[in-house]
Amino acid sequence: MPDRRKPLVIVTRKLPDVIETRMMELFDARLNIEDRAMTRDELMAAMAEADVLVPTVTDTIDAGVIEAAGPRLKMIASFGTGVDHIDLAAAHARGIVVTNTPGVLTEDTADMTRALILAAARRLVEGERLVRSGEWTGWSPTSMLGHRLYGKRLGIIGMGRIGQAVTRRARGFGLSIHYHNRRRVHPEIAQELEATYWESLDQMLARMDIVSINCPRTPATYHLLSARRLALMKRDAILVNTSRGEVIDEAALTRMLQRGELGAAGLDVFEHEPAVNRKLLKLPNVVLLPHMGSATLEGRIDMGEKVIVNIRTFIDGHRPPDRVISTEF
Ligand code: 8YV
Repeated sequence: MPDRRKPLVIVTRKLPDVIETRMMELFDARLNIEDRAMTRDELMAAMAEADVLVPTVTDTIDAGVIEAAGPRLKMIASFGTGVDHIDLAAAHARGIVVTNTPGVLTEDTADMTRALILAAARRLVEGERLVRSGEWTGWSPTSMLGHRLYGKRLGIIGMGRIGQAVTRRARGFGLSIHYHNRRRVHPEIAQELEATYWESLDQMLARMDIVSINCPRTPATYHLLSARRLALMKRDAILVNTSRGEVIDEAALTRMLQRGELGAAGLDVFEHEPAVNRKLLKLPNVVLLPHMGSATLEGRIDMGEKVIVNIRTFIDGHRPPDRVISTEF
């Protein structure tokens, strides 16, 4: 990058004020104050012009969009941890450095996972809707029965930072923790987590009362919970997803919930976001949230600060701390 001018940094969505202000001070920043998601053409135009693009999960940066990158574009500093919306191979082939914002939304996402586990098991949203509807006729010994969490088994798919943060919280619920991961966690972490490792996802699924998805979306995890695997789960099991919708075959999950072949689900993410399977909307045994797992003001500011650090480090000629080489599970 030429060193005498500030780099043109194009930000695709509205970020917290404090982050935008700092970006304006540091860079030739082009902000999106209206927060209207960019069209594919607009993204391509931004790629053609910018030195650095700051996209979010709502921008699909596929090979075609990367093809539109101009000679100045050297970096995609994504605002978010997941990078499944970016074709990493195409970016790397063009010599474009990709960074993300890991670590700073771990605790918030784990909190939301815990909230969904509790909400789905104890029917929190159904109960709230009943009170608001004005149709609540009073307490009865058999009304609104959910399921006890204490003493149940939680199976975590993906024991990275977020999986581990979920584990620490879930122990407070009195859950025993099991996990499936591409490989076992480091022995020291395993000792602290007191979690049982399952090499076979199929075998783990069949034995869990609650399953939480905390792995990234990669080619290997697309429909990891396929119709076949969902059918292995206990009939009254609860499935929670705060990762990416594509990890579950949403149509198969919906069918099973409709037929009572699965107990309940807590979903913060969907396969075709923001579209949600219309049949899911009608089911009482699902808690549905609008991809808000990491939606705290503190988290968004931390993410923005990470983006800034990554850009500045790169501009200064160093390797940015959150460079993404590849994703794996
Ligand atoms: C972010 C997320 O809010 O970081 C991620 O991977 O899924 C979200 O929680 C979003 O990605 C921002 O781009």
